[in-house]
Amino acid sequence: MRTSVSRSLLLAIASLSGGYSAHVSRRGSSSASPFTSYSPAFDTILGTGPKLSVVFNQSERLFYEGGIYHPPTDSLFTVSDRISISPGRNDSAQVLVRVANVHTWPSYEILNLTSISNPISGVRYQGQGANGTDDLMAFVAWGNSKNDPPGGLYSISPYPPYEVKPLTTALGVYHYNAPDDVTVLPDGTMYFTDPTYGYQEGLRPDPLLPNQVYRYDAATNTTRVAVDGLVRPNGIAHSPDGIVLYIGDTGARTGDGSLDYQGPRTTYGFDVKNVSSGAGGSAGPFVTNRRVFAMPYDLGANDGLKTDLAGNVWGLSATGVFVWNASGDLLGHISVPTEDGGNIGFGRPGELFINGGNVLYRVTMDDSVIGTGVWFASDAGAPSQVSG
Ligand SMILES: *[C@@H]1O[C@H](CO)[C@@H](O)[C@H](O)[C@H]1NC(C)=O
Ligand SMILES: *[C@@H]1O[C@H](CO)[C@@H](O)[C@H](O)[C@H]1NC(C)=O
Ligand SMILES: *[C@@H]1O[C@H](CO)[C@@H](O)[C@H](O)[C@H]1NC(C)=O
Ligand SMILES: *[C@@H]1O[C@H](CO)[C@@H](O)[C@H](O)[C@H]1NC(C)=O
Ligand SMILES: *[C@@H]1O[C@H](CO)[C@@H](O)[C@H](O)[C@H]1NC(C)=O
Ligand SMILES: *[C@@H]1O[C@H](CO)[C@@H](O)[C@H](O)[C@H]1NC(C)=O
Ligand SMILES: *[C@H]1O[C@@H](CO)[C@H](O)[C@@H](O)[C@@H]1NC(C)=O
Repeated sequence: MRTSVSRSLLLAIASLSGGYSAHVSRRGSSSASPFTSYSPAFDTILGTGPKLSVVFNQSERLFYEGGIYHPPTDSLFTVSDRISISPGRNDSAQVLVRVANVHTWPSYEILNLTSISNPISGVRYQGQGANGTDDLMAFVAWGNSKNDPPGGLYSISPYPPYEVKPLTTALGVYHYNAPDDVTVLPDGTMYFTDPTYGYQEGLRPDPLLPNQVYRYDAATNTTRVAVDGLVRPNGIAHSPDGIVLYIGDTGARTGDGSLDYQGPRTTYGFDVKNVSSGAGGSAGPFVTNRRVFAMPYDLGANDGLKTDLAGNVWGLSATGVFVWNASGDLLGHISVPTEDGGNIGFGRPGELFINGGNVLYRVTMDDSVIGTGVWFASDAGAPSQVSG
């Protein structure tokens, strides 16, 4: 999501975040610590020397969305806020930024890909790539006002020249609103959210579809509506086994810069499962059993969502990252100024990247924390917890 937020909202968020001191604060003393623990489980996650550090702090907002770590090349793909993409052109766009040599001598380059417009978020997946590799990223893109190139779901190669291929760019004859986030289940099916923020920010044509969540199945090249009834479906993630889908509804962010206190800021859990076909067999999978999973204790909502291999759910909100276990208990909070959201991504074991706009943050914690979907079993150095 990318929405302008009023100054008063930011101030409200800032004053609210001061309230955490009332809760159990890690190691009691230092109020400057960005880590707040609500459970011994979070102390285990943090390990003995958790650290929040700055990878980059630039004058442009280059680290706004995305956050896809690519272990084989030690690179991280982020997405900028709207920036001027070339001196001669009077337009601005969200562009892909590749951070190279993440763990040695980080540098970044702006990837000026012209066959995708306003990319916003993605994840790694295994699928058929350009040159025989099965190492790809699924990326959602808002598209632009002329829908050329269109909004939708794309695959992007993590290797130069970063070949871009559309997977689905319309539901039948209807263009998508402004696809915002995607997750790829273990069976290869891709679920993506499609709120109307891009239209409200003047980047997209009139919306022709409800605020929905879609499933794209590469095996059959088909797309269907998977979830409706949400106000602004935004962040999306799944449990490591692919049985639970998490969707953050940021409906309280109306899209015009205001906050509707009565609007949803909730992350919902769903089951992804087969039902009876009515003919003695089973049909599906369908996304069923919507339930309240959690709501951040701030004025934000889960714009960015990820899970780890232990099933914990990590959600970026207005004041930083909230961590819940799979039962919806809040385990901890990492305080980072994110203004109005963005996204997060796990890296190497015990590592999480947080997009803070101008600043790219890195959290280092216990090595047992491993992000879902970050590693393939075939990657050199893949953690033993990642099975084929
Ligand atoms: C980033 O740089 C700006 C300008 O120098 C500074 O004000 C700000 O505190 C820095 N942020 C972080 C997180 O280091
Ligand atoms: C980006 O691509 C456009 C269109 O091909 C080109 O005009 C522009 O110079 C490129 N910008 C950069 C920074 O490479
Ligand atoms: C450049 O874009 C801005 C914002 O959309 C617009 O107000 C302005 O008129 C444009 N300038 C030119 C020379 O096209
Ligand atoms: C093809 O894939 C390999 C990795 O398997 C990569 O090193 C290479 O750059 C890729 N080439 C192209 C053109 O995508
Ligand atoms: C997938 O379906 C879309 C829309 O129906 C079509 O435009 C596209 O060519 C198909 N792709 C493949 C690889 O068959
Ligand atoms: C779910 O149903 C589909 C048929 O729609 C079937 O192919 C698949 O094997 C079923 N999966 C399970 C786990 O029963
Ligand atoms: C969250 O998970 C459930 C189920 O495993 C446990 O029973 C809870 O104790 C746990 N909550 C916390 C705060 O750790």
